[in-house]
Amino acid sequence: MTSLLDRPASPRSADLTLRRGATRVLLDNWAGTSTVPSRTLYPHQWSWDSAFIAIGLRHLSARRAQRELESLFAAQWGDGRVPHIVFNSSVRNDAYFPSPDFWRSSTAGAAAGAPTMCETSGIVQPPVHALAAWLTHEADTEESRRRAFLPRLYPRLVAWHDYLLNSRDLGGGGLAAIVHPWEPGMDNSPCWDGPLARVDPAAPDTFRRADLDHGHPADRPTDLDYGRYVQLAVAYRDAGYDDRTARPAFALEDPCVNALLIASELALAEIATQAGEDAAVHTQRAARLTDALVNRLWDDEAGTFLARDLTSDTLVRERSVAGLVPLLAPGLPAELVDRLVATLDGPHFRADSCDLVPSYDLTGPVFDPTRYWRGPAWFNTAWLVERGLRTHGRHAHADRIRSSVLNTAGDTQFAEYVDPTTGEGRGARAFSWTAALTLDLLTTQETCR
Ligand code: 9WN
Repeated sequence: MTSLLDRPASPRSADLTLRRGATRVLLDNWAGTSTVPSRTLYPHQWSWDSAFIAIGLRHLSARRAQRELESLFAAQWGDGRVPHIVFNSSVRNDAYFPSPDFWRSSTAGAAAGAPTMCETSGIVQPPVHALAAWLTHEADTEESRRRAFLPRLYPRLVAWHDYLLNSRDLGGGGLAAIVHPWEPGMDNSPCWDGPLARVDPAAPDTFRRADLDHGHPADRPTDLDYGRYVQLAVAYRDAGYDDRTARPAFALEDPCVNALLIASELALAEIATQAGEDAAVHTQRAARLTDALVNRLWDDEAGTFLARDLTSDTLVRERSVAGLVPLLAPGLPAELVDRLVATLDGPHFRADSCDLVPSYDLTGPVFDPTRYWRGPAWFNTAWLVERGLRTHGRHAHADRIRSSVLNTAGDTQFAEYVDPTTGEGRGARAFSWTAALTLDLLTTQETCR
């Protein structure tokens, strides 16, 4: 078996240093069966983090990348949902909030099929997993076949997508909806401000934030945001996490979540072929999702995709990086690809000092270069936009983002995110997906992505 470590690495010594640094982060953050996003801020397993981490880990050990995904899917619920956090029972209860005793998955989620062997959250995160599984398979097909990685994972991935396409089609238009701001993975994006304003926050003395033990208050979501996150999660939990009866106060269709579902359905078609299953069902689903995405979320005036608020059935008029991620969909009409690339390159997203894409419109009314998803540039979204640009043959543009990731990651000690106006690192350091996706861009030749 040829490990990807044996592949010839780039001869540049700066690349070797970067590769070593990224590898060190992933080894240090490995917790036995999965990788923590950050040793300090996030000491459990997170869903979309694990997918991004597997995409990098496959270059170190395809087997470990497989285990990363397998451990996550071992906590899948009977109704198909993949929880956004799988808790490590050996970590102190107060190390992260909300903790297992808040979500109470094994009891409150029993009717929805929550596992009894471990505790999880009850909400989900974006479906990057089938894409990650396919890339993991491709990294070492021999090891993948030996362990029957794809045939074992395929039914779980199908159940996951079925959950999103059926139980979460709350708008009835063929797209998956989110019911909590943590679900799209962009917690305090200004896109959620309007819909969240309708939610009465939980009283501040009913919970204690653990994130402020490690993160700076100016970088993190506010206490008011947290009050609303808690309120929404409590209401969902108290409804037994039942999507048929929960009637969420917050329900939106997010372009990034649905673009990832399209990319993952296409990956599932590849996986189905390898696993001896029907691939056509997945390509058809990807085509239907692409049509629905364009029909329901494209906004011609904004030149980008916007989130749809299902309570008011209107588009949220805020531009965020989520609206650019649909570049990942190969079936996007050429005219929309041109418009998205122009938006990416224009005043809303083109920062002078850093080609990583800001999470929110640079000219937006509440742009903040340091506060979490309200402006800072993140490495996972840069990776997604880079991949989307290559999907449509925009290699020169993609190269710019790739170089920016490679130049910024090591300089910021693999920061969680960066200030897009200065390129300075913010948030946690030694952040796993930053290291993993750096490793991926460093290792993979452009032509084979
Ligand atoms: C809540 C782990 C996660 C990421 C999210 C990011 C942040 C959690 C938090 O950290 O969210 O899930 O406590 O802020 O927003 O994208 O998956 O890295």
